[in-house]
Amino acid sequence: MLDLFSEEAPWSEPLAEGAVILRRRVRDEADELMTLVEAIASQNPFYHRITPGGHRMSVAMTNCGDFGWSTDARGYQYSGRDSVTGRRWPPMPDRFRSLAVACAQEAGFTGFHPDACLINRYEPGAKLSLHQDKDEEDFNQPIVSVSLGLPAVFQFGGFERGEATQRVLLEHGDVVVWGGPSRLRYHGILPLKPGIHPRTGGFRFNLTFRRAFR
Ligand code: MD3
Ligand code: FE
Repeated sequence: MLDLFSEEAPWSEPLAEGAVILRRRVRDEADELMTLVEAIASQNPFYHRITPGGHRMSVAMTNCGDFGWSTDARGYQYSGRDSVTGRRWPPMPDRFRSLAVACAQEAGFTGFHPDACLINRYEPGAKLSLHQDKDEEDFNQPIVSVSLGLPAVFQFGGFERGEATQRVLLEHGDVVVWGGPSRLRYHGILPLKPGIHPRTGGFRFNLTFRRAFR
């Protein structure tokens, strides 16, 4: 029997065509994922980048993998080296890669091979304004997002900035897969509310696994 009230994690919730939340999908491995995030940050620290418009981002970022996403005076781009340090990004841990591939598969996307993992760190008040992710070459490849630590209100809309938006709470251990027609939806994160999480303290972390280049 389909038991809608089962407490067993994970469970999936469709969000829109091509988009699905795998609730608490990584709950049991979240501590280990955070340890890997800490190891990456010890090699390549979180950094508040300055947008081409001259604004300091409230979200601090780092990356792992062959390519990393960043922004600076020149624009928004994926590159093989961190423009702040001039060094290559730390490698993507096998644990990260296999998890992202498995989650994509569970959402119906086969053949996902991430070459980039952007790691966002939110402190109280940090937000990400409505935007589209379109710096990747192939929009047929999904994006897999993993949320760790403090909860945040995620906002997603349509294909133009002015369209109505929906809100959904993303909590520790939640995974969202964005593909198909949802891949180009506008989305953002509302200002983080202060709190203390047993594993991440006063922060929220979000990992996004991407295929930057064909
Ligand atoms: C919908 N990150 O890094 S994750 C980003 O929580 C980003 O840090 C947010 O938006 C965060 O670009 C949201 C959920 C997400 C990620 C990528 C998407 C939703 C998406 C790409 C297309 C559509
Ligand atoms: Fe995004």
